Amino acid sequence: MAEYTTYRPDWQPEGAGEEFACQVMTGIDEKKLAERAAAAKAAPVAKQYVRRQLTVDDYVEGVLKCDRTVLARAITMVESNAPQHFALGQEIIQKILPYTGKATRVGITGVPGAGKSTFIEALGNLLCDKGHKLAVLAVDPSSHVSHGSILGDKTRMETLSKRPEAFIRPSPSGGTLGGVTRKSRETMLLCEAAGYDTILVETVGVGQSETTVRSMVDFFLYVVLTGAGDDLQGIKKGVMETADAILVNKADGENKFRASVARAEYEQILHYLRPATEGWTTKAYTSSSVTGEGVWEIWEVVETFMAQMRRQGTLETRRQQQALSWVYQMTEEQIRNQILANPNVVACMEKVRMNIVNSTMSATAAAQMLLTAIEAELKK
Ligand SMILES: Nc1nc2c(ncn2[C@@H]2O[C@H](COP(=O)(O)OP(=O)(O)OP(=O)(O)O)[C@@H](O)[C@H]2O)c(=O)[nH]1
Ligand SMILES: [Mg+2]
Repeated sequence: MAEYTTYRPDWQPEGAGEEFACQVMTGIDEKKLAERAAAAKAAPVAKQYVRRQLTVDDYVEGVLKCDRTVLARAITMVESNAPQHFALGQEIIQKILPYTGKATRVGITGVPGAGKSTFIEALGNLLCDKGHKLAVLAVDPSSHVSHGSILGDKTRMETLSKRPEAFIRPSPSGGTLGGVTRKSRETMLLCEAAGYDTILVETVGVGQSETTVRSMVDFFLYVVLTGAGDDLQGIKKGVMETADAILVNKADGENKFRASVARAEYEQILHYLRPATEGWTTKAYTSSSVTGEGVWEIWEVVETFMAQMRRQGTLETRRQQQALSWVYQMTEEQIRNQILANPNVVACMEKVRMNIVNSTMSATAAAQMLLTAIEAELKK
């Protein structure tokens, strides 16, 4: 115990009480200090868990062996926006490319709350029971706006997420639509190389995300809810024309009858629409993830579709077209970004804006002015 000397300062006011006192602490005991230092030196150093940096070959080997930790890290690498990660991620993709393309790629879309995740949980468990290896990915370019969905999916796919045969990966967060597309596509390739034979991609049916997912899958399932005839009109014709099957979900309890009515109505509409895949007739089905009724039947439709596509050679053609248009899309985005970052083009855009706002130039002349400025920059 330290010993203190107490004294009263000489500047204390007249009549001050006990509170006006100072304490002088004893100095540091040199001997004790030396003892403590020696004890610290002798103590075992706590083991340091430093994550080992993996080489490209480590990643490739780990992914091909389906080491889930390495797979998850490889995905993180392709999802990273850091330039050094990007380069490494691309090297990994290049090396695993020969091992990709063997899976059945299915996209699942529908309005929020349509029951996509619950359907995936029901179907996914059946697929795992039958010996499939399943990867579930989510694509949601707006996830930085609506934070909750990832958490929701994790709880909704509770049993599936615990199964060793299933790998669930939430949507890459934020970024441009082009960025999200690249990340999702490359994640899909990594999962295929890891031996997952079925890839289910969930996307919320709003905005452009369904176009994105349609362009990376073989089969596209559109999940809808029951409703009166009026509700059907709210569904965009364009979206229906991208679907290979329409699933009227939640066909259970009181909803069962309405679901079968809705299914018939969808069938009628489909009659007048162009099918999404040449040689394939898009049909409507009902199912319930609660009772399990109709869930496996949907998978049988997917299998029939895949067999037919393979027979006709359309699967190969579709995948080639998808890969090519992806290349063009990425190139276009890069060109656009580079042009829009050029200071001279930016200055010209401002001039154009002023001319348009002040009605001193026609739209055609303004566009021409902008093109001339871009051409001049490209020639430099
Ligand atoms: N009765 C019934 N309810 C269902 C069925 N499928 C899903 N639900 C319920 O519908 C709600 C939404 O289901 P989700 O699977 O989360 O829907 P989602 O389409 O994935 O939704 P988001 O990911 O938010 O777009 C949940 O409360 C589910 O329990 C079904 O087949 N029958
Ligand atoms: Mg969901």
